[in-house]
Order: sequence, then structure tokens, then C-alpha cells
Amino acid sequence: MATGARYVQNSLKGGKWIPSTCKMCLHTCGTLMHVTDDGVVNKIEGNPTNPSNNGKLCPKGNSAIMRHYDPKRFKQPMKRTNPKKGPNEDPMWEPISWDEALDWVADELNKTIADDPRKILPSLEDFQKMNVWNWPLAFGNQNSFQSGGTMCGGAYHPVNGYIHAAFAVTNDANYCKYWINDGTGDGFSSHLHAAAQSNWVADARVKRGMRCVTIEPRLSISAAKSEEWIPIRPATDRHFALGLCHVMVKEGRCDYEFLRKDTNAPYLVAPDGTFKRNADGKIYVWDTQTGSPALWDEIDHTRMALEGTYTVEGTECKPAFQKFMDILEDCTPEKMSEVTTVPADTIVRIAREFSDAAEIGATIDIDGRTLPFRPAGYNYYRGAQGHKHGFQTNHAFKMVNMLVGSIDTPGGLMGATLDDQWVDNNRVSAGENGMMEPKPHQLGPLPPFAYPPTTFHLLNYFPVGLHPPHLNLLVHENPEYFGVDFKPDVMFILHSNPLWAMQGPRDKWFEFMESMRFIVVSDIIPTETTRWADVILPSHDALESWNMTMIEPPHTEGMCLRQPATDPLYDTKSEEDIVTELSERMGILDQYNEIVNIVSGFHHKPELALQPGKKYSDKEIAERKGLLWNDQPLEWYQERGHAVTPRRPDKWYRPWDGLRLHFYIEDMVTIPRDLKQKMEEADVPFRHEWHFDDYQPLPTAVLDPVHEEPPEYDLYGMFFKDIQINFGESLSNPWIKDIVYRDPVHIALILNPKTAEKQGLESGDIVQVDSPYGRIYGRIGVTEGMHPDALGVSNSLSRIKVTHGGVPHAGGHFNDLLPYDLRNTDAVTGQPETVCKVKLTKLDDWPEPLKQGKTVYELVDELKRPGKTGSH
Ligand SMILES: Nc1nc2c(c(=O)[nH]1)N[C@H]1C(S)=C(S)[C@@H](COP(=O)(O)OP(=O)(O)OC[C@H]3O[C@@H](n4cnc5c(=O)[nH]c(N)nc54)[C@H](O)[C@@H]3O)O[C@H]1N2
Ligand SMILES: Nc1nc2c(c(=O)[nH]1)N[C@H]1C(S)=C(S)[C@@H](COP(=O)(O)OP(=O)(O)OC[C@H]3O[C@@H](n4cnc5c(=O)[nH]c(N)nc54)[C@H](O)[C@@H]3O)O[C@H]1N2
Ligand code: SF4
Ligand SMILES: [Mo]
Repeated sequence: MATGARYVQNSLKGGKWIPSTCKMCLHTCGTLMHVTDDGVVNKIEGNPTNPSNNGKLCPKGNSAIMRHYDPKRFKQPMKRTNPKKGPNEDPMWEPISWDEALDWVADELNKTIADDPRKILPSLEDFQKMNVWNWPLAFGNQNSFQSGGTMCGGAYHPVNGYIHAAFAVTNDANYCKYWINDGTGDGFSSHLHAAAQSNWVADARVKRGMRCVTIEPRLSISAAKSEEWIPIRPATDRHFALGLCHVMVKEGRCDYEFLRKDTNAPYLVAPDGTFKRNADGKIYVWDTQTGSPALWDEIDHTRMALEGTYTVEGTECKPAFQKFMDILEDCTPEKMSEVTTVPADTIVRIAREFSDAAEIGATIDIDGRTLPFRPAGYNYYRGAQGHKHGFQTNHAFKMVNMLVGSIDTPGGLMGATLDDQWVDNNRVSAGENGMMEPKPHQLGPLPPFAYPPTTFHLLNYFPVGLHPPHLNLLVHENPEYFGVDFKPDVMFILHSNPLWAMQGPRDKWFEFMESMRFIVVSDIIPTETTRWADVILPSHDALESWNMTMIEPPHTEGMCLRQPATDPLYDTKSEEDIVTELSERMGILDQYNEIVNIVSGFHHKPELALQPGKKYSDKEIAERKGLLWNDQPLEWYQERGHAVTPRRPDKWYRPWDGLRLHFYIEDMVTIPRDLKQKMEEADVPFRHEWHFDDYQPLPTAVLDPVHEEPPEYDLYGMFFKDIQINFGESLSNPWIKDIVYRDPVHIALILNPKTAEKQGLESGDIVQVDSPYGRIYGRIGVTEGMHPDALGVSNSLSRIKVTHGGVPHAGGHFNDLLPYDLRNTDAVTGQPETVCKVKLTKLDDWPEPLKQGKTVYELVDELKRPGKTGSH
């Protein structure tokens, strides 16, 4: 690659630019790394040839240098010599050789596997390396105990699988003119390829005047930059969406053609909630022309009734659309306003603006296809969906889009795939009765029903879900009650920090960690979790390793290469080498190679499949993934860095054309029925506590239990990240710290001034924050940019004391405040509640333990100054 004129060196030193891919968050923006002639990486910029991020990076992208050269990095395998484990125990690491470390770990894992493979709790969370993520399947283990699944997308991914047969979603910035962001920084500060997407969104606004509306309890970056910010009470977004649906249905602002032709909205539903079928299993609709029932494929869609009540073969049936109308009857803007605090006239206005902007009836010609043109999309993610009734909540957001026909259509809400693997890979397939086949299991198949459970987190009872990691703690506290007849004793953790990421009080997680016989952690730097390890298997970082993927790309497709900027700085290994070496020693190499083949799609080109008995490096696997995508060898990628192109319109727009989408999700009626029966047959003791009502074929206005906590908990505690931080781990990076700790938003517990006044608090006051489940401390910062009912806690305030010297502690971890019970878990998907009710108590000084050691608040005195308020 020639030295480019468009990217700027920051030193006079000569060198070369190496194209590669970022991994400072889970996404994959194209980079150019400048390496001096003496082999030092001294600049990272965006790769302008990559049409995804168009030469742009977010602040985390540039700061990968500081992680590469972090003096605290793990430099060789190490074993613990302090047998005592605890948050304040120094492991007293002693270096050991790779052979010694790998032999030891393989031995310990095999010991437990011989006894009972379920006793291993693995946590592998590298989204860029699904081949490594799935390693535990090689020894038949589905006991994954970490967070990636449920804290962020527990309900989101399965519902995307139902509606789009895809992993994620975003609005189509190519054509969208009215972009709603509900509880996400997508296009501004987080979610999909933040650096790329903010580029696409900014472009759409500058070039086409796209309007943005952000629904958030907090004046986030997205809210601050939008044309309109609608502050909302936390955990009420479903009610807002149902309010919009009410208005659109009442005012006839719907794409009836789309609903009749492209969804199952006209299918007749029997009183038991299932579709009305004939003896051959074919579903009925109502023919408005003849006034009689017809089979769905017998008549033209224009004749299908959407509304009314009809008798078919003696049963009274309603079209699915009518069933939704019945639910919406109660979701008036006034009622939804009471729940959400959003004024009723705002709900009405947004419904009208959104449906007007959708240009129902308009079409556009793209690539020889005439497509519906719906330039309005209701986009949402973690903040909006991460709640108890997650399945219904996600479904409600889809409904806003479905009503105006803006699903997978130019300008609307689009399905984004996890990793496309090969160019013509088609994510869609036909299901029964003309409907698209639902694909809720986007991360692979789930363990079947079993009692006693075969998984420690009870995944056996979430047939539509992702593993619910917080339930590990619940089961750990009462294994007999849950019928668990094994006791996990080994943790294998790679690229994951469960002691930071999981909800529930830290001291209980510590107890859980203490109950383990053996803990292996593979990371690059010390974290909350590495402190508990018996052995550290240090891995290469992203500037010294190989990979090939593009994760959840909005608007583009193709593969991005990661290649080394420098040789490994220390005696570390790639994650692939670590699990391959372990597999060989454990006698499961062939099984692992086959897992890689399945997960990477290598069977699609059998000549690429990993062969039994052979070991493959990160570089060899990367090369195969490149060949799988477009037949180009590694050298081709090394020169260009990527094979990224704008997403092919036939894959981006209505890839399911000709099939019907799931407006009504019948599985939500049949699956719980089946589960209940199995639970009864097996006499599962906790079945009476199981929330079968969470399963609903259409979203309802049921309240999440967080709203029913005792009244003294008078505020909603909520967390957030930002463009410059990821979960917390980036705070060990000096460049990131430098910008984060200057910003009052990231060092204070944020309150609205009216709320502060009511509570007798002002900026700088030290408070104790209690939820019904846990406690943290902090200093108050006051800003208008916060909903009066909420307390905002940045992820930067959630580090607990870690061995990485650069990270100050901040008064406790937000996740301590969150519940980890069945009441606050979506029984459909395992999605846990991610906000909580809290109460504040003013303190005169920090409590004793916090006085020792530096807190975040002492680093920056800003908040103590009179009149200083937090703002963006
Ligand atoms: N309070 C709060 N809790 C949250 C969230 C939040 O925003 N706030 N977010 C939730 C969400 S959405 C998620 S997805 C989870 C995330 O939870 P985790 O997946 O645990 O996320 P990270 O903290 O990024 O942990 C990744 C670990 O990988 C290490 N690492 C980084 N690069 C490499 C590498 O190249 N090789 C190896 N081997 N290791 C590496 C990092 O040092 C870090 O310890 O947390 C969830 N929990
Ligand atoms: N910069 C950056 N980008 C990332 C990541 C990262 O760590 N850093 N991580 C990646 C991962 S794993 C994920 S899961 C995605 C998540 O990306 P996002 O969905 O954007 O996730 P968050 O920033 O956690 O939450 C979005 C917003 O929800 C708000 N919020 C909290 N509770 C509520 C609520 O009840 N209702 C509403 N409406 N809003 C609420 C918060 O204030 C926050 O601004 O981002 C990905 N991209
Ligand atoms: S958005 Fe993620 S992948 Fe892109 S530059 Fe930022 S940290 Fe890197
Ligand atoms: Mo996430």
C-alpha cells in the first residue's frame, strides 16, 4: 500500500501504512496503521478505500496504539502463587512456560470433562472470532456463562431473527428521511460500526436533510444532535411504540397493501391463539369479495380482510391485524403518556410525522426492481429493549415499522447480518404457509429441554433465547431448587470480563468465583476477572494478530482483514493457537476443526475445510475466510485490507420478497404450551414460578416489574456508554481516560436540577445509591439533560478496583444495583432488566473503605466547584 496523502503522519519518521481492521469495539472499521522504519506503530487512521467507514475512526480506533504498548499487558503465561482468592488478593503471578501452562490447563479441563463436561463454565466473547467463541462445543459444553447475550441483545437478536431472519437491525441511511433512535447511539456514538454509521447518518442529514428524533431518558450524543429529543421514563419504550401504533391504526395511517401481501396480518386467528387451519394444515383468511373463508394461497391478497370477526368451521376467528387492533384499543396516547411521561400530543404528532414521512404507496426503482419506498425507520437498541418483557418490546418496535411497511425496504428498518461468509449466502428461507422461516437462534442451536437441566443458567427452558448469564448466580445460590445435579468447578474465560459485565452484587459473584476449583483467563490486560485466575494465557492484541470478518455491517458487505503491524511484543499467542494447542492436548482437535468449519461456513467450499489431525493458525483461518468470500488469496487482502463494497441491493432490500413476515408470532402461543407440558411431565419444581405469560403473539402494554418496586425507591437508575468508551475496559487506555475524566457526564451521577432540588442535593454532593438489590456511591452532577425520574450512571463509573494501576475506582459498580431473578427476566428470551429503581441518601463524606485509594472524583475536582453543571 502506497503512503497516502490523505492521511497524516504525526511524526517525521518515515515508514509504511499497513491496511488492517480495528477491534477496539466489537465492530470492524477499516484502518491504516503507520509503522515507522524502526517498527513502531505511531498512527492509526481510517482506511479511505473502505466504503463502510470511509476513512473515519472513532476515538477508540486511534487509541489502539496505547493498548498495544500498554506496559501493564500480560507478557507471558503466568500462574497464581497466592492460593487465597479475593478482590483484594494479589495473585502473586509467577511466569511459566507455554508448554507448562497449556499442559496444565488441558489436564485440568480433561479431569472435569471425564467427570462431567457440564461442570465447565466457559465464557468466550470475541465477536470478531466466532470460531474461537464456539470452542466449548468441541467438548460438548453449552454452559456459556457470560453476558454478551443478554445484557445487550437477549431479546433483540431472537426477534430480529423472527422478523428479518437477521442478527441486528438499523435504518437504511441510503434513503431514510425520518430516523427515529430509541435508546441507542446508532449513527452517533455506539451500536453498529459507530465510526462508519455516524458517517452515513451525517451524510444523509447534510445531503438529504434527514430528520432525526431520539427517544431517551438522557440527552445522549444522539439526542443532542437530533432535531428532536423526546425524554422518556426508563423502561417504558414499548408503551411509547404502542401509543404510536394506536394513532396510526386509528387514523388509518397504515400500509394496508404491505400488511395484506407481505405479512401474516390477514391470517385468521382462532380463540386459542393459533392460526385457523384446514385438515391439511393450510391457514384461512377471510375473503371480503365472497364473504366466506378462503385458504391464504387461494385468493388475491387485495381481497383479504384485515379487520372483523368471522366464523370458520364453527369457530369464531379474527385476522391477526384485528387482534392487534383490539390490544391497541387500550393504548391511547393519553394512557401511554401516563406511563412514559411523553405528552399525549407528542405521541400523536410523532405518529403522524413518522407515517407521513413513510410516503405509504411510493415506489422506487433500484437495480431493475420496483420496490416500496418507505423513507422512515424506527430504530432502537440496548437502552430501549433491555427490559423484562424484551420479546414484546422488540416486537412493538417492529410493529411501528410494519404498520407503514418500512421493513427491509429502501429507507426503512433493515436486517443486518452477523457475518455473511460468502457472497451469495442467502439468510432467508421459506417457512410454512407462505411465511418466512423464523431464525431466532442467530448464534447457533440451543440445548433441548431437559430436567434435570443440562445447563447451569437454565438455557434448557428458554427455547427462543440466548443464555441468561445472570441466572448462574441465582442457581448457584439454590441449586437444589433448580434441580441442578452438578456443581460447576472450572471457568474458562477468553476475551471476556464477566466480573464487570454481569448484573447482581459483586460480593455474590466473588463468592461464586471462590467456589471454583480452577479458573483460566486469556486476556491482554489485567481486569476485574483476571485477578481470580489460577493461570493466565496471554493473547496477542489486534496489532499483532490475524483475522478476517466484518461484523454486523450496516450498508456494506465483504470481509475485512486484520494483519499484524508489528511482531508480537511479548511471549503471547493468538486465541486460535491457544484453543488449538489446548484441543490437541485434550484430544479434541478434530472436533474443534469441525466446529470451525461449521461456524465459518467452510463446508460451502469443501476444499477450504480444516482437515482432521491438523493445526491451523489465525493466519490460515483468516486466509480461508477471504477465499470463501471472493476467492482472493491473502496477498490480495494484505494489499487492500478488505473486500468491502456497498451492500448488494438484492440482499439488503426485501431479500424475502414473495414470503410473508411474522406480524403475528404464532410460536409465542405454541412454544410456551409445549414447554409447560414438558415441565409438567418432568415435574419441574420451579414451573409455577415460570412466567409463561411473557410469551405473547402480539406485543401488549403489560408493565415491567421494575415499575412496581417499593415506592421509597423513587428514581430509575440507568447506565450508558459513549463514543469514546466501550464497556469499561477502555478506561485503562490513557488517551481514552484523558477525554473521559474531563467530562462531567462521565464522572457524576447525573440528576435533573428539579429532582436534585426536591431531594435537597446539589452538584458535588456525595450520595449513597440504594436499589432493592445493591448499593453504590458517587457524586451528584446536575444537568437539564436528564429525565427528572432518572439517575444516569456512565460506564466510566463502573470499574471496581483492578490491578491495572491506571483505573481508579468509582464508588461501586452499577450492575450491583440490578436484580438477577426470574421476576425480572423475560421468560421467552432470558433478557434481564437493565434499569432499576433507586433511592438517594446524602452523605457528609465518603464511607471509610472508599477513602482509602483514589476515587474517580478526586481525579477531577470539577464537580466540587460551585455553579458547575454537567453537559455535553
Ligand atoms: N454496567 C454495564 N454492564 C454491561 C454493559 C454496559 O454498558 N454497562 N454492557 C453489556 C454488554 S452490551 C455487553 S456486550 C457486555 C460486554 O462484556 P464483555 O464481553 O465482558 O466486554 P469487555 O469488557 O469488552 O470484555 C472483553 C475483554 O476482552 C479483553 N480483550 C480485548 N482485546 C482482546 C484481545 O485481542 N484478545 C483477548 N484475548 N482479549 C481481549 C478485554 O481486555 C476485556 O477484558 O457487558 C454488558 N454489561
Ligand atoms: N462506542 C461504543 N460502541 C459500541 C460498543 C461500545 O462499547 N462502545 N459496544 C457494542 C455493543 S456490545 C453493543 S450491545 C451496542 C449497544 O449500543 P447502544 O444500543 O447504543 O447501547 P447503549 O449505549 O448501552 O444504550 C443506548 C442508550 O440507551 C439509553 N437508555 C438506558 N435506559 C434506557 C431506557 O429505558 N429507555 C431508553 N429509550 N433509553 C435508555 C442510554 O442512556 C444510552 O444512551 O454498541 C456496540 N457499539
Ligand atoms: S467504531 Fe469500533 S471498530 Fe470502528 S473505529 Fe470505533 S472502535 Fe474501531
Ligand atoms: Mo453488547
